Amino acid sequence: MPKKQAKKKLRVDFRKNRNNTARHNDITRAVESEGVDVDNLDRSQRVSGKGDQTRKRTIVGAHLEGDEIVIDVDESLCRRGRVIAAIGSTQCTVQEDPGQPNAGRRYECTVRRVVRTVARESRNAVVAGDHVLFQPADDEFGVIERVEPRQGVLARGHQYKQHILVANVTQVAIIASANDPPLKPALIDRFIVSAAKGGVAALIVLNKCDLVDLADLQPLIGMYARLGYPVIPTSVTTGLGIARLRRQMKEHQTVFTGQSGVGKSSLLNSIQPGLTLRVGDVSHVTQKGRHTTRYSELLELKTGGWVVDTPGIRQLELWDVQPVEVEGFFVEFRPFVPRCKFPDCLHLHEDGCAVRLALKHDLISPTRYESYLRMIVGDEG
Ligand SMILES: Nc1nc2c(ncn2[C@@H]2O[C@H](COP(=O)(O)OP(=O)(O)OP(=O)(O)O)[C@@H](O)[C@H]2O)c(=O)[nH]1
Ligand SMILES: [Mg+2]
Ligand SMILES: [Zn+2]
Repeated sequence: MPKKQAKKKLRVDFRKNRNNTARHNDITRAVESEGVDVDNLDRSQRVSGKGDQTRKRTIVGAHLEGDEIVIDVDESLCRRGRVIAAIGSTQCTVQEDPGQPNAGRRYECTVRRVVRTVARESRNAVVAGDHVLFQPADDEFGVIERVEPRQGVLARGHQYKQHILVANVTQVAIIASANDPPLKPALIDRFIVSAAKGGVAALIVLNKCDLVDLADLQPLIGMYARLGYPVIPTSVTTGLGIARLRRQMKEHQTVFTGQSGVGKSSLLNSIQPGLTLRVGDVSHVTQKGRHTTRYSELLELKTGGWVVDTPGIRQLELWDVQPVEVEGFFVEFRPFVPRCKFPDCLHLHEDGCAVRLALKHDLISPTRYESYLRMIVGDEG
C-alpha cells in the first residue's frame, strides 16, 4: 500500500473522460483480493464545479513538469516495466525491465484510475510500448501507477479521436504487398506522413515479391529510395530480403504496420523462427486480409531490440495533421514550396504554383502528387 504522504493538488482543464468507470473484470478482482486498493487515488480526487459540463478537476497526487502532468508515486514501492500488450485502457501485460528485481517477469496489470484521468483521451492512457511504473501485488498481478512521457508514437484518427497504436518506437516498417492485396502507394504515403508526424523514421517493405516480376517494382523502389526511404523487397515464400530486414531491425524498436493480409505476421515468423504468430489468408472475393492479428504486441528480438506486430488496418485516417502541414511531410515538395506565388498555396490549382510546375517537369512524381491530393482533399487512403 502507498504510504500516506502530503499530496499536492493540481488544478487543470480536462475533457471529461467518457468511460472512466473501471470495468471489474477477473484481473481486477484478483488484484483486490491480494489487498491492493485499485481505486485508492480515485477517492481523493475531487470534482469541483457542478454538472456534466465541468471541465476543471482538482487532482490530488499529481504535479506539473513543464506541460506534462506527472503523477506522484512512491517510487520505492514501484518497479519499472514495459507494456507488452494493452487491451483497452484498463488491462495490460507489463514486463519488468532489465536491472529490476524480477527482470523479465510478466504481470497482468490494471491501471490506477488517476492514470486514465490525466490521459487526454482515456483510450490512450496506456498503450503497447509504454514505459511504466507499476506496483506488483504478487508474482502475477500488478497495478500501473504512472506512464512515462512517450518518445516516438504511431497514431491515427479513429472515430474522431486520436488512437495511439504504439509508443516509444524508433522506426515504422510500412509493410505493403506487391500483390494480393494489390499495392497501394497512396497508403504507403499516408503511413510515411503519420510516421513523420509521430517523430519516427520510416522504412518500406514490399512483401510477396514472389507474386510479381521484380523488374516491375523497380520504378517504385527507385522513387522511394530517392526520397530517402529505405525499401526492402521481400518474400516469405522465397526468403528474399528477410536477412536484410532482420539486420535493419537489429537494436531498433520497430513497429510493423500496413493493411491486413500483406504478411506482417508471416514476415515476423520468418525473421525470428519460433515466434509462431497467427497468420490468416486473403479473401479471393474482396482481396482483403482477414484481420488475423487482433492487438498490438511487443516481441523481443534475439538480435536485440523489439518489434511490435499490429493488426492490419483498412484505411489510415491521419490525426492532427493540418492541410498546410502536409507539404512539409512530402520531402520532395520542400524546395518548391517557397517559390509558390501565394504563401498559403495548397498546390491544388492556385496561380503560380511552383509545386505543380515541378510536377509538370517530372521533378515530382505523379503518384506522390496524387497521394498528396488525396490527403488534402480528403479521400479514403
Ligand atoms: N505468396 C506469398 N504469400 C504470403 C507472403 N507473406 C505472407 N503471405 C500470405 O499472406 C496471408 C496473410 O498473411 P499474414 O501474415 O496473416 O498477414 P498480416 O499482415 O499479419 O495480416 P493481419 O494480421 O490481418 O493484419 C497468409 O496467407 C500468408 O501465408 C509472401 O511473401 N508471399
Ligand atoms: Mg497479422
Ligand atoms: Zn503551390
